[in-house]
Amino acid sequence: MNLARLIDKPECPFCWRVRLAAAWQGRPLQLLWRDNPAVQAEWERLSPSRSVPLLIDGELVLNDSNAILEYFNDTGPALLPADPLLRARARNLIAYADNPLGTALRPLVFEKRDKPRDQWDPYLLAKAAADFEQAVLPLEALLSEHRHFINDIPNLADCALLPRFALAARYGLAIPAQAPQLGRWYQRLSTTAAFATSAPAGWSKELCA
Ligand SMILES: N[C@@H](CCC(=O)N[C@@H](CS)C(=O)NCC(=O)O)C(=O)O
Repeated sequence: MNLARLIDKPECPFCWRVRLAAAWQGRPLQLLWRDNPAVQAEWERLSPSRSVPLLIDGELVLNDSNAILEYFNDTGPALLPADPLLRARARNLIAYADNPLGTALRPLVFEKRDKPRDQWDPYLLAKAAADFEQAVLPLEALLSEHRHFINDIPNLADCALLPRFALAARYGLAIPAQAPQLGRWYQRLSTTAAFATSAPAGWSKELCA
């Protein structure tokens, strides 16, 4: 059987959640770097939205990270609980990872990634930090009863949230002290083999801490 292929961009949080889900499932994936000229023609042909991740599994082509996560859940070890209410909560958290969390982080990442340090806008950075904190704090209460979001096993909510926090740390935003359970969740999950396997190459624990 041919290996499923993922057209991928290492730092993209949408790609990372897919790599993380695959790692937690033990699902083999062939990763293809989107910027590789040998990959680009196929990506352009199969991705009308010109976005990553893009999964190709036999005749199936999926253009959206959440569709890929659901497909993985349906065809491998479960990454969503059986209870419909808990499944709905997990999906709600996946959306939360994008908005407000991703929305808060995006300007910070672009500012620091694309400009030299002496051109960083302090007001933009301060607003990103405040927006991040506002988005993070409501998550703290959700971890009071469980080791993971939703339940006690790694699930799709963890897959979507963990890369956001790793990117935040990478770009200088730590989990606030008022969210100690969240800090412990991050510490636990960012030291798993699945995290190490799925993190962009060259990311060390120190960079992500
Ligand atoms: N809703 C899409 C969003 C994917 C997305 O925004 N990907 C970004 C990278 S993080 C992208 O492909 N941007 C265009 C590019 O990098 O050329 C999903 O969940 O897969």
